[in-house]
Amino acid sequence: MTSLEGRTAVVFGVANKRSIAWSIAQGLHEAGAKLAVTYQNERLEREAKDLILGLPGAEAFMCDVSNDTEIDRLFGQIRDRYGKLHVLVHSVAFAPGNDLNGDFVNTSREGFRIAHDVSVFSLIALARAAAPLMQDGGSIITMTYYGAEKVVPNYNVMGVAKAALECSVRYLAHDLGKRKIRVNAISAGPIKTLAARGISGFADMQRVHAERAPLQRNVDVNEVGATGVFLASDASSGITGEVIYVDCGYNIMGF
Ligand code: NAD
Ligand code: 0WE
Repeated sequence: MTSLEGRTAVVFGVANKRSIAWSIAQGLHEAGAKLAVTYQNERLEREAKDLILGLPGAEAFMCDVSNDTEIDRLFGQIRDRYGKLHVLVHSVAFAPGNDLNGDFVNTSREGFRIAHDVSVFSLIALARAAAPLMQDGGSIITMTYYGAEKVVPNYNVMGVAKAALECSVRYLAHDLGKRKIRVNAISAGPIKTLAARGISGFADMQRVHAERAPLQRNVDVNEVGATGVFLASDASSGITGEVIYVDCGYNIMGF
């Protein structure tokens, strides 16, 4: 594995040990990166801090990405503590529960706004704040899902938000390319995380996914972590603006 020795990374979206962000954070740590890991709020603080501080050298910071003041404060802390930044991982999404159920046609104005603010605008805001610290160039990585492209019942407004996220990856890649900053998304198959808990029919989705995917199984969260390390490292130096599928091949099937 290409080394990330001497690189600094900030990871957004650790809620617990099942979080995709946590798997990526562990991979970056094992590859030698210096880590700043953020969690959303006080409610998640204890669980997140216990995990984060268990990684030697990693530091924990609170940051709600829907709040500009908190984003400014976080990047001030990163600048003071590390100076330069090389990698940013955005593994954050939220839509109100009502809008992830029933008919998409009933999406609320507020649900649409929140889903896009937390799950899409936050990537733009974090990229803008991180870019001045990425003086040696850098890699920005976000998480997406197939529901951005094809209809997945109940994914609803999150599908529309992921489509906007994938398109934002391309526009950000264009802007930031001249500063040697790459921007990519990982499209993961369904994984049982906190964000998947309570989604009705999730177990059925995983079963069908394993039946239809060429590899005939579900994806393991550590396979997503390893792809995050690849996209963070110089092994992916020619890749930007892309969506990389880590879904056991599910997306290639027509029938
Ligand atoms: P998760 O619940 O562990 O992670 C979601 C994170 O978003 C949590 O840490 C939560 O605290 C954070 N978050 C929500 N609102 C926030 C805010 N305002 N400020 C800061 N943080 C906020 O679940 P996960 O499955 O690891 O999700 C991570 C990413 O992966 C999401 O973008 C999700 O859409 C994407 N994804 C998940 C799956 C899956 O099946 N689990 C598949 C493809 C993509
Ligand atoms: O991106 C996601 C889920 C993101 C998510 C999850 C929640 C649950 C709790 C965003 N907001 C919320 N809001 C809550 O109140 N995934 C890719 C996982 C997922 O979620 C689905 C899926 C899949 C897959 C929802 C419906 C259908 C399929």
